[in-house]
Amino acid sequence: MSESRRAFFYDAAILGAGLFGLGKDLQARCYGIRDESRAPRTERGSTLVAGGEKNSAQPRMSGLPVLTPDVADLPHEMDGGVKVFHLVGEPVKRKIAPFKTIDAWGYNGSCPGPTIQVQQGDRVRMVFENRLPESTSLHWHGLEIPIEQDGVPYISQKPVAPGEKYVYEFTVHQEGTFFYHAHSAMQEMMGQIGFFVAHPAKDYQPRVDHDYGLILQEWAVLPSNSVPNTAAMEFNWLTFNGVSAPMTTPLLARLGSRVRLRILNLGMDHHPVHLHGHQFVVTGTEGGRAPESTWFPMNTVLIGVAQARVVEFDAKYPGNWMIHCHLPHHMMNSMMDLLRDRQIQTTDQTEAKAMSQMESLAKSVPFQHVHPSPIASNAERVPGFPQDAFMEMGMDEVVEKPETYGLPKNWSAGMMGMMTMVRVLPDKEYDAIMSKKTAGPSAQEGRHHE
Ligand SMILES: [Cu+2]
Repeated sequence: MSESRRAFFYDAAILGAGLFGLGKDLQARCYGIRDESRAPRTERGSTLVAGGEKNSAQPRMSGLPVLTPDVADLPHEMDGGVKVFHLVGEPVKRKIAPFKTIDAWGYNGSCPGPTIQVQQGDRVRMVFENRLPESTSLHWHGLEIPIEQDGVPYISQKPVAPGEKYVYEFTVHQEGTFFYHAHSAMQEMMGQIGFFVAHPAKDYQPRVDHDYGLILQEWAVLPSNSVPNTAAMEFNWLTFNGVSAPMTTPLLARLGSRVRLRILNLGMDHHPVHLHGHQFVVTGTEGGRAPESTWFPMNTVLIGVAQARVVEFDAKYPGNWMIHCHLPHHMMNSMMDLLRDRQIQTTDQTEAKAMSQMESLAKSVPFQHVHPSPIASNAERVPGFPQDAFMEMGMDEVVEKPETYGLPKNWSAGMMGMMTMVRVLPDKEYDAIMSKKTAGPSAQEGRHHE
């Protein structure tokens, strides 16, 4: 590599208008995550919902509430014995990476939509309002409810026209990890999905200390576009709960605790999700709890389209353990849309082309980032170079939040695409992060913290 090219990459690394912190909205969502690890049966406190509104205390539920990092819970109110939720389908601007915001569709200002949590046996009413520019409906995936509540346009109901409301009401007799989504293929690929978790009347055994939910999505964004191309078959942005690594919020686990992960996929691909350093068992599917006799150890679980897999493991080994889709192209974002007209020419065949290509990418990333790993002095003479060189973009400060506290320098350079980490932390480190979270914006807003 020539000096000029080195200098260019250095310049690219420091290019930009300076460092930006996380958006206020995202911070609120991140800080909205509660620490229930030591308080498995607490009353639920006020919950930040998308848009920063607050919700008053929610009734007691058995088991832990699920935490869906980067996605807020949907609050409800009681009408007699009925839990009433208000869900609004609408366009949503979603920052999926620090330098990439897409025009998705979602619910209540969030994509994926806010997480709904109910108790097995609950009577629930879903007041749905359509603020999309076209008709839609809401399907309750996996729930055994009357056909009139099934949410399929023309088959079980009239489509909900723009500006209209539609009320769904049913009793949840099941327990498990379900979801809601528009029953229209393109709308699904625009992001119209959210968790619907039914907590069991009788606690699952063994009890867990942490319960996390992740929704897997993929997006095809063409050059100079912010609207996902829902007709595409190739995807360039891969997200957990609406954000790509390193913007995903690490999942915290106290050393020695038991962890549950609920992983849900609604996209065009199946995702083999792999956890480092631990073995887990599949304890449930999109159909509910699986009997213990079916559990066997594994560390990669295939989450097919429209499936949920619930896994549990003992967090025995301290460290920052990756959890990610293992499809190689899902362990990165191609970012080809940021290359604009140069996206066809993805080869660093000549220095001039490479410079120009990298320049267009670097200019579209408005903050400092670093390419930390060294390359060989004769790298350019080796057929195939570069592969992963220059792909790593360290941006620790940009994605900083309490959950990233104490990670090694340049950790963010190793995080791309459909990826997050389970941080198994000894008491001291775990408690340090929790106190940072308590001191965050949510505390300033007077948020109750368990
Ligand atoms: Cu994948």
